[in-house]
Amino acid sequence: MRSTFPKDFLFGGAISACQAEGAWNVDGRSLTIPDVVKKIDPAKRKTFLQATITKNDVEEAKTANWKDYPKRWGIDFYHTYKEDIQLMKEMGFRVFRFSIALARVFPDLHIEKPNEKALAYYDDLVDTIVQAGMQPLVTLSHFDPPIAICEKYGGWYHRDMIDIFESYARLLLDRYHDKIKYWLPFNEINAAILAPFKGSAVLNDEENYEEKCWQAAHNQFVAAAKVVKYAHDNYPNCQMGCMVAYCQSYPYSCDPLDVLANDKFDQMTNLTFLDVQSKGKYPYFALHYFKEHSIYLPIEQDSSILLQGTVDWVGYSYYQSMLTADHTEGISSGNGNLKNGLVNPYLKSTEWGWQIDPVGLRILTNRMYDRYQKPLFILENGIGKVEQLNEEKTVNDTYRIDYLRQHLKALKQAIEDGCEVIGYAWWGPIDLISSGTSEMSKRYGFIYVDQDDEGNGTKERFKKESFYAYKEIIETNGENL
Ligand code: P53
Repeated sequence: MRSTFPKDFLFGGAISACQAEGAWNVDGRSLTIPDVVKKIDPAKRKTFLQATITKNDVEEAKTANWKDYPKRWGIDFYHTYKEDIQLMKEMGFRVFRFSIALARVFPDLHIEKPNEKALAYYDDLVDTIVQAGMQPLVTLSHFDPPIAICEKYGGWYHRDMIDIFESYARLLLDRYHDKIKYWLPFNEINAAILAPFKGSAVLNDEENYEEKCWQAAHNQFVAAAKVVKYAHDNYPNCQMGCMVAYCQSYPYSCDPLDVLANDKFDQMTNLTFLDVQSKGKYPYFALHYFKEHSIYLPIEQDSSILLQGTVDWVGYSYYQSMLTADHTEGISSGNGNLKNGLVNPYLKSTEWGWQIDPVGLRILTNRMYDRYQKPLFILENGIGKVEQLNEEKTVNDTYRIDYLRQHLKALKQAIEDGCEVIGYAWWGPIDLISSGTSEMSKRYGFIYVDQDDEGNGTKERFKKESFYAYKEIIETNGENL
């Protein structure tokens, strides 16, 4: 018998509050880290993935022109969500991943006083998703820490953040447990090391930077474990997950030294984060790394909560793969390719230098299932492109249709290999602001948003060719890829 996607496989898409909502100063929301990140110069697309953010940048942004900060305006999803979700419904989405903004719910981090206007907004958003027949999958923290975290606590390395986050998550679990089944405490939790200002609010000019980054990661592990435990104790229907930005990497060559360097890269960039959250303890190699680098973490003290708060499913984003070498001198650099900018001659890359590798998704999915033996969720996958509407008011985005089909084929093969996969969420089913570059012109959508990098345009939504392709894929449950 031909195996296939499970009947109830969750095809859908994912967005985040800070890249879509806009309305940065509406209904009592406070300023966040992404609100102080400017758009990069397009000439630097391939050489520059992450901005660095310092205390100075934060100060400057407070009085600068808000129009210079694209994530403040997003795609105005705060006001257009009803129409936008209708479009997702039209494509037949079975899951819609979105995030709730702490800066709306507890603008000043005063946990006694939730912001009722924000809760009313999310009440209606959740109802709209449910009424459209989709499973909501909620991320509680998606790269949008309030600036108040930096100003009051320095960043997530302060232990008080654990209690604040736990109160926030409990409030939302109490309110939405019967409507939302899939919960993710932190988006790409390994950003705590890859781009610490993003998820854990550690600014680049902090002293003892590396140690603080790991302390912040540790506090997020503890906070997530507490939230998972609370949900398991009170709302057993809720399925709790974890997630990394999977930096899928191959050895640059068959030189055993390259293989070793690649293993070590994988351990400290990806595996440590998933191990702690799904096995409930730090792997031996992480403990060794901390010792070698004189990084102190209260691991003993927190060991029982980590063990009690292990997740039900394991998630990851997957966009590309990269190469790791033991020594990089004389090797040509592909840039944009996260940490290891080495060119893989077998792969093509996007305008941002991300190397496209569908087979890598099959390899990775097998490795993840073997290691964790838990259901897997592809939480993000997609391709960013510069695009314009043509005369027919659409975009003939065959490259996106190809990317989608090839990755779904690879995923289907992984399922045929025997992996258990719950769902697949396309990143940015509607064009939104890029996380890494703050450009509007890095478009991922099946839906085009008429808005440029400066925020000019009608904001009208148009269906691209890929809209119909994905609709057909979902309708046929991925039979014809
Ligand atoms: P953009 C880096 C590498 C892989 C995934 O990214 C990443 C990042 C951080 O930029 O983040 C996820 O918009 C993230 C989304 C983001 C998406 O990838 O830089 O969870 O918020 O938009 C794509 O092209």
